[in-house]
Amino acid sequence: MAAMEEWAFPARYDQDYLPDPDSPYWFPVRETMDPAERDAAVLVRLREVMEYAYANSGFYRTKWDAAGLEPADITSFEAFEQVPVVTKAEMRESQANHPPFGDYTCVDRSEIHHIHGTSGTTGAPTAFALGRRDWEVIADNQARILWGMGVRPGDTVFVAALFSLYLGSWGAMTAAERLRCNVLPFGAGAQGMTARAVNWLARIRPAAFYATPSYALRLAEVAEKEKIDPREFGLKVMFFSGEPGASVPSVRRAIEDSFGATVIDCGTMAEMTPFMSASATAGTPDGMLLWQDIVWHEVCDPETFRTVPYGSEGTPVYTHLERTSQPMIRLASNDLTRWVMEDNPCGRTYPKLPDGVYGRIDDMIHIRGENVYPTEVDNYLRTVENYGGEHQIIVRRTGSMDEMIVRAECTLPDGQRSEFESSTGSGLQSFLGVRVTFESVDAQTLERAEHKSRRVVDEREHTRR
Ligand code: 8LE
Repeated sequence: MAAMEEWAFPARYDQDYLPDPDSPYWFPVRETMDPAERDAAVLVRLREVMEYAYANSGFYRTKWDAAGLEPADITSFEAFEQVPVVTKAEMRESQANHPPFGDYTCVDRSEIHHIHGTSGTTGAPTAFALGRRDWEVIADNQARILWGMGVRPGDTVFVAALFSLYLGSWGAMTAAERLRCNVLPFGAGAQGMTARAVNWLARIRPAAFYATPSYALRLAEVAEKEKIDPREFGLKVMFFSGEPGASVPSVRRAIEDSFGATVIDCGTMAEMTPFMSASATAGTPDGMLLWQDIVWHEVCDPETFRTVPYGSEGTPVYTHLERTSQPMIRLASNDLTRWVMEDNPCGRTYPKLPDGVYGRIDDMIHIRGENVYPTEVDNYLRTVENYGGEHQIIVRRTGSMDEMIVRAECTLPDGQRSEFESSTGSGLQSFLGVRVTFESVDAQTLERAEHKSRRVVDEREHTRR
């Protein structure tokens, strides 16, 4: 077997490297090698990363000492699965006790290149400190993944996501720069910006586009109002992260139909940047492949944090293989997915999430013993004629019963909606398998997301939020 390309820790990539223009792969060996051989190399790497973290971070030293393990013990994946997971709460606590970046940060402040953070409006934000060298490695890794999506040097990449604390937009931008693309860092979120984005897209005609799926749909609505067909933008590839959508069948179809472009799902978590390590490719456009030589992805039982067999559902747990500033070692995502190992049409030998990441454990709605994912409501409503494109899910407690109310926009005038209401209500109910109270409201009356959609309003007292 040929050697894995530029496989070293700490990673340092040749910044002048570009693949053979005819190759679908950036690193043919790493991407198409026998997965068992790749896993063997990853296991050695996991030990190296743990040795590095043990030597440089009080957080990991304390955590692993308490668990009675040390990096040298990691001689098998079974042993690695005993490493306790890191939770977001622990990271917040570490940052409170060791401000501002926490004691899982392994580099000196002078080596930090960018500071990003969570943008949540409740609770203390977490700061992400990204080292200078990590930033370069991130750019290289994500350029490699963009190459896999079919983006090429010279292509224009339009970034239509928030440029502030949110890492998604910056990660897409640096990747495109490393790939020698031209980048239009348009951003999102300011007043009137969506209409301007429509005009810029029509004028520049970029090859690639990055945003959240919700925002792409919003953009399509605004384009329609501006009397511009989004197909005229001439987009080739649209890649999305930040929330479920690009792998929700009817949402995906709506984006493909509006823009006439290939839709690619990607993304893990900001902490895990290079977050595109879970990503579809041009040759395997559905679901997400797990690029196991960039980040080690496990799909685990949410109670035991042991991996579940291929074919099963679980929660992703992520480990950095190349980061040195804030390496995450078994970060628990709290998301839900299913993984499989099969032959991928693109020839990459990575495992796959065929349905993407379809929800967060915390966002799952429990109604009388049944679990409902908010994305299922989205998936259903987008197939309904005269649906106005936005909805809300209200979960309420009436007496001792939980009740779910779905309020959806309808394009028909008030007074002509009784058939829409009864058929959509009963259709939704049988699709979800739980009782639903269905209401309609006028089109364009519910708020559109400029970033990630928040459609669930949980009014029950005992809920976590
Ligand atoms: C389903 C990955 C990034 C930078 O786009 C992002 O949104 O990071 P952030 O803000 O740390 O949020 C991470 C969470 O967003 C994940 O835990 C997951 O719940 C959701 N998410 C991100 N990408 C996807 C996703 N959910 N599909 C995705 N492609």
